[in-house]
Amino acid sequence: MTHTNKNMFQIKNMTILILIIVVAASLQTSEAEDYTVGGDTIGWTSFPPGGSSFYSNWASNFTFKLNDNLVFNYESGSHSVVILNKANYEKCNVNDDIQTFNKGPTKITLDRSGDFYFICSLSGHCSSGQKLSVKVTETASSDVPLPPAEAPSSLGTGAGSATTETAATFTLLLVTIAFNFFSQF
Ligand SMILES: [Cu+2]
Repeated sequence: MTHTNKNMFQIKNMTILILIIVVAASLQTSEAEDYTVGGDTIGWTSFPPGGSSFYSNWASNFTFKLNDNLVFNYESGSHSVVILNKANYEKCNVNDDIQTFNKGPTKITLDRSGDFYFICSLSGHCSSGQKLSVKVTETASSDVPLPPAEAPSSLGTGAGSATTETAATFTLLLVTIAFNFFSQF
C-alpha cells in the first residue's frame, strides 16, 4: 500500500468515526428533557422579574413533551409547589390543591398531555408572580425522529437527569469502541 492510499484509508475511517459520534449524539436528543423552571439563575421564586408574566415568558421558550420533567429549584420552607386546576390557579387559591410539594428541589414529570398549573402556596407569592402553567404535547420526546432544531437552551435545561447521564455514558462507550477499532489500522 502506498503512502497516499494509506492516508485515504485513514480519512475514510475518520469519516466513519464522525458518523458514529453524530448518531450517538442524536440518541441523546431523543431522551426526555429536564427543564429548570425559571432558569438556573432565577429558579422558582416570589417576585420574579416582570411579575406574573415571568414564568409564562420562560415557558414560551420551550415545547414540553410527554414525560419531560420540570425541576423547581427552591429551598425547603421558603417556597412550595402546588399543582391545582385552572380556576384555582387564576385565583391563587391553594385550598383546593391536587398535590403539594414542600421539599426543594421538586421534580415533576409531565405524565399526561394538556395543561398543568403550578403555584407557590406561601402567602402573597402566587399573586406576586410565582405561578406557572405549561402545555404538554402528546408526543413523547423519544417518539420524535431526530429533532435537529431542538438545541438545549441555556435558559432552562442543564439539570442532568439520569436518562441524560445514561445516554452520555452510552456515547462514551461507543466512541471508545470506535477508537479502539480504528487504532488497529
Ligand atoms: Cu413561594
